[in-house]
Amino acid sequence: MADNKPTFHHLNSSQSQRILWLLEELGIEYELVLHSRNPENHPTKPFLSPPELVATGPYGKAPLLITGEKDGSRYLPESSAIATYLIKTFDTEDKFGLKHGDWIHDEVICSLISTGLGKSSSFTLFLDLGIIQPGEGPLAGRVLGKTAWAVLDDLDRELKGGPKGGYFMGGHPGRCDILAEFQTSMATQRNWVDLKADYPALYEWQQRVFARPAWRRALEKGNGYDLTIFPTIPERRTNEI
Ligand SMILES: N[C@@H](CCC(=O)N[C@@H](CS)C(=O)NCC(=O)O)C(=O)O
Repeated sequence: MADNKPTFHHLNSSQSQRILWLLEELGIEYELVLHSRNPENHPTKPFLSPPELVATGPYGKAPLLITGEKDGSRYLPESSAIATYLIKTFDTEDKFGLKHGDWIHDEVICSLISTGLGKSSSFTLFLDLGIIQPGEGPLAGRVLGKTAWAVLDDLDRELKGGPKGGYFMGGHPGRCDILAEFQTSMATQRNWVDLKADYPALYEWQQRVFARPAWRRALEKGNGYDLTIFPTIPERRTNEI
């Protein structure tokens, strides 16, 4: 481990919080570099990466992992790639099930998260921030209301019918559980959906995640996780269907 200790670049109130959680779940040693978003009144790049994070390399976003020397001190962007690397490299007991568990199930859930959930949360965020407005026509409403969140029905059903134990992968979180945290937190923190009323299995799952010691440690080690800091323009998302 000594020669393979990764360095993790974290940005406050961002999706890198889930990777910090993963690092804590793995219980490995790592260097942590905390970055803070530009202030809201920044003249050109409000809320975006500060210069120190931009200066790390071509992506300049978080999460960002620099692998240990043994793995070539590689510059690794992208949440999914980082999660896969960390689990494949450091989960020697296969707690995440990526080697001998039902990795196909993990892959299905990861795909739902990166496609359906990613799309729903991106559209809703853009509406919420006033970047886009609902359009006209019979299909315009597909980015609004419950229609937009059909993927949450899929995730809720997968939790009810999937492996027993409380997580998508069973009794221990898998890679997909780690990745599912961000957009579901965004949806609840920004009050986009009522998880408890409409997606009860997903709500229970979220409570379970937040009660994990590793999640709590990740929150303590980070520099804030408030996804409501980005200003809302709620009147832009009125025509719910
Ligand atoms: N596709 C990347 C997205 C990374 C990303 O956009 N991170 C945001 C935080 S949620 C960021 O660093 N934003 C600052 C910026 O874009 O300058 C991933 O999955 O990790």
